[in-house]
Amino acid sequence: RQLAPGAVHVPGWLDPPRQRQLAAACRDWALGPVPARAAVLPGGARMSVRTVCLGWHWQPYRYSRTADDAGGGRVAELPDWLADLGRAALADAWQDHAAARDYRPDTALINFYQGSARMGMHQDKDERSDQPVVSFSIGDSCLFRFGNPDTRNRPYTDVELASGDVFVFGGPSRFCYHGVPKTIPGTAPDDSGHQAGRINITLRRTGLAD
Ligand code: MD5
Ligand code: FE
Repeated sequence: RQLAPGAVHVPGWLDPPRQRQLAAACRDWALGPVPARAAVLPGGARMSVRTVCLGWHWQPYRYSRTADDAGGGRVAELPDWLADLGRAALADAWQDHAAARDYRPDTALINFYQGSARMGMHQDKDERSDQPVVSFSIGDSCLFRFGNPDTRNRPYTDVELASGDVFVFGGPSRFCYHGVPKTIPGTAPDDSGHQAGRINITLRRTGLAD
């Protein structure tokens, strides 16, 4: 389950009822005050995933409270129950209750992958905190590429992430390159509650103050 120090994969951590609850909540959030959208990178390329944010709004490559790139609305709050779920996942993945107790995510980024959507190799370095990222996968499986802190190229490890899996990235793995080269259509379990591609939820601490 541990791919590198701080990088832990827990297959099937979310039971099917929990997957269905999260999938339905994500589809609701996608219609919220700042609807899910495919972000446009500074160079002009549009991302192939659609993203909706809770707590803080992420735009490449910064966080804001209001979506000044998408209509100017204020994003919905991050619900306590979702932060609590992240804390519980961290406690189980790391078996470190002190780290979990101190985990205070303040934002969730929810990515919707449909069709040929993918995510290129990148680092998550817009946060001003080194608290871990907790990732939940729902729906179709994907190929996840976990790299290294120095280059977007090899060495990397490919792992399949399936519906219900948790992945935690912290410690020395927090700033490793990673990406999603493809999702695998038709692999969503019937009882996952999401048959329209893949959903990924990441919990993070931005380290920003209001
Ligand atoms: C996804 N999302 O499956 C992935 C899972 C993103 C993103 O990459 O930025 O929205 S999150 C994987 C992740 C987060 C932080 C650090 C590392 C991986 N890592 O060090 O490998 O949609
Ligand atoms: Fe990322």
